[in-house]
Amino acid sequence: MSDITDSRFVREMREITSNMYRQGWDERNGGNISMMLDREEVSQFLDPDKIIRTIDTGFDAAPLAGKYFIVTGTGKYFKNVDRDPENNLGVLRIADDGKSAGLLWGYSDGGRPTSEFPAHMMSHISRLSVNPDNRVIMHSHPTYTLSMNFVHAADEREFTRSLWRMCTECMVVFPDGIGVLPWMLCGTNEIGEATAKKMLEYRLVVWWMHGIYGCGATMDEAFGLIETVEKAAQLYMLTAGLPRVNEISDDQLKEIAAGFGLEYKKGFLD
Ligand code: 2HA
Ligand code: ZN
Repeated sequence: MSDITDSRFVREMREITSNMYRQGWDERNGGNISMMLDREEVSQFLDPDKIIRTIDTGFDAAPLAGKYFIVTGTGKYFKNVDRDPENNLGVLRIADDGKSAGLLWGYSDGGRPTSEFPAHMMSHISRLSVNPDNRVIMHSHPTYTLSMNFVHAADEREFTRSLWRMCTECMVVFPDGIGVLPWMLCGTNEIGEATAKKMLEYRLVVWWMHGIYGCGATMDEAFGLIETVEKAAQLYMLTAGLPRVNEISDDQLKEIAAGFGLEYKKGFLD
């Protein structure tokens, strides 16, 4: 069997966590990522039925029974994933009753999946119901997006519009807008349920004064969504407090939508 540290999925986790750390978005143990894997791909590197340890989920993950995920570990630092993937990552299979997950590889010091495992798994359930190709859920603490949370109304329509107006590309990348959750205690099933509910409608969800969730079929897609929000938030913050003499107008945003044939979030421009 081939070495799992060379697999496509471990390599992608190593690369993206290093990149996100270098952006300054994932200080200490901040941020977490989960990616759904195919049994066939896992089988090239592991016996897909050999469970080395069972971990309680603490919620009902039955809609994901039998599905495989690679997930960052709780308390682990993104900056260390590349150097020691086997300690900082885990490959899990959700048990048939959804109450536990079998560990197939990783968390080698006895660790567990991210404290945001409920938000991740519940969000996978939501996104798969909207887009069967979804594979990735990504959480991060991007600096300017968070900065904006302290000076901008916590309103999904207004927050989305402010970001759309900062870069022409924003409307193209996230015409479906950004969901906003008010500040809530993290690491709980409650915030997981609230996030998953938003994820039925949005591919991006901001946890106000905490961070952001993005999703997609690939790591690039999830990262690209968050990266584009963060770029717009950076432009917003760099120009906040200065006189605004130019702005992309609602009519120009509608022109972008028409030009690219985009279905933008109903009611956000009208
Ligand atoms: O894993 O980011 O939301 C650390 C966090 C919690
Ligand atoms: Zn967080």
